[in-house]
Amino acid sequence: MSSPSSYYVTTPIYYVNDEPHLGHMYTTIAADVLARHQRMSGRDVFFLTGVDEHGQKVQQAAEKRGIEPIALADQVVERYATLWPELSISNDDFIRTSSARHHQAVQAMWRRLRDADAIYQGMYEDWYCVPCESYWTETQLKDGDCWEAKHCPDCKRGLERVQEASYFFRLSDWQDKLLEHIHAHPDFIAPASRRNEVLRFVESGLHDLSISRTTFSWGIPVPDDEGHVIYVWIDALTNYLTAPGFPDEQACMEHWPADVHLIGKDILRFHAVYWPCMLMAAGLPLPKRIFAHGWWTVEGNKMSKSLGNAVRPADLLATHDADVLRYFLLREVPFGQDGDFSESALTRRYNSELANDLGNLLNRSLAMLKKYRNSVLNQPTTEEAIDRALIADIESMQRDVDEALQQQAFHQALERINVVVRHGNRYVEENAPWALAKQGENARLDAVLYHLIESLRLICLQMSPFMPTKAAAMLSQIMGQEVDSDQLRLAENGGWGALPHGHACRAPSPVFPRMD
Ligand code: ME8
Repeated sequence: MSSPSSYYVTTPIYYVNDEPHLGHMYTTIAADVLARHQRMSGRDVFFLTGVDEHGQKVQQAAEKRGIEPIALADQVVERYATLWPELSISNDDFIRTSSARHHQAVQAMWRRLRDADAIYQGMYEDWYCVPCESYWTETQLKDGDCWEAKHCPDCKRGLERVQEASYFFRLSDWQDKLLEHIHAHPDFIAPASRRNEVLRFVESGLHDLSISRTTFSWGIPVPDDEGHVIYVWIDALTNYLTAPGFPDEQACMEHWPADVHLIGKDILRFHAVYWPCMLMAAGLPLPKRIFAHGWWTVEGNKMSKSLGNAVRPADLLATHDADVLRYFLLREVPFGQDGDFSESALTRRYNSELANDLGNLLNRSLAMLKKYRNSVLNQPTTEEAIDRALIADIESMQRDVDEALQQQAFHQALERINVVVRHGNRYVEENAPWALAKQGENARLDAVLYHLIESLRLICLQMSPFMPTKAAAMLSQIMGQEVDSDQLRLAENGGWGALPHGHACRAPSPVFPRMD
């Protein structure tokens, strides 16, 4: 089992039949913030993202373009490979399901399930949704009011009737065990609404799952029966084990079980039902948590290829700073709820929280330090209640941010930081350093300037997982030298009072200019 100091976070592996868009950015940015926060807290982080390359959809998309599936996959992988660094994504590994290591892991997983008698051969006849790659039983279609129209309960597109020889996974064996696990681990599935959704689904009865196909070839063959290709979801879900080293179990368990799988609500059933049952059948530990976030629309519209520019990362990054996008996506909508991306909402939030509040606090503090003390800090020789209140707020903010991020409550973490920023601006007004300077109250002026700059340093530290580049730009002004966000550690940098007497800051240079 993984050690308490390790932290393993994953994103879904994204299909290669679509271009990366805002939705993929969202989950990956969220995972990156968790990874950065935990690294800063001293944990040994393993952050995994990647691509899902197999399946009928990819095969069909490649055929349409007249190329091999692997050529299509290579093209889309290239897009992700350039996009993630532009968004400061700090993944430790990038998994491709077409890789040899994954091929080996999936076949080992299959053998393990087969040896545990969790797999049997039968005839498969059902309704299949090609775009969603999911199978639907008659009962499910009737429950979902889709029986008449024969359309997919999820995407509403037409279903195909399929009949073929297939291997099955004994999913039904695990219904009670899964319910027990969910009840015994209240934090296993989040948010609570999704947990209830899964409970209702499992309680309604689990049917054995068809896990092989003979109708297409772009996938991993079933061991010892090469006419069958392993069902894409078994293939895809196993990626979370491949990357840490499965089937080398000792290596794998250095990171596994995952601390959190971040996913969108669209793929909840696969992660919170099929995956845990597969793992139980294989005798492997379950992930500690699965968080299914909400769905973004753009300017009120569903995101689709036809929407073009609005959601294309390259266009978004041409007009917006990457860190500002990161901040906005995690601040605007409580993680778990649906949200709408609009230019006006982004501008409003940027101007009020980043330009007016945080940017202004940094600028005015450094400007006063320059004006009154030539940018050099003096250690305070006095401390008043108003100073102690600011320090206490900073220290409780550090704890609150950590707690919020343990729950993936990104918006709460950011709001808590913003509370301190507003406190800082109030502190400036209430202490009026300009009046202290005028009256020659030097000891008090030194104390006020010190409390401001030291608060800002600790605010920027907490902001750095969200906005690594902007935080580094702010911290460089405060520290008087270039700061690299990746090197920040709370154990060394997180305590109050680390700035020494005589420390020289830089002159202010705006990090968040107002947006029109
Ligand atoms: O489902 N809003 O891949 P995928 C928010 N390969 N998030 C969104 C979004 C939106 N409008 N659109 C996409 C697959 N996402 C499988 C996963 S995992 C073992 C296999 C994000 O390319 C969200 O994280 O369709 C969603 O779950 C994921 O992209 C789906 O990506």
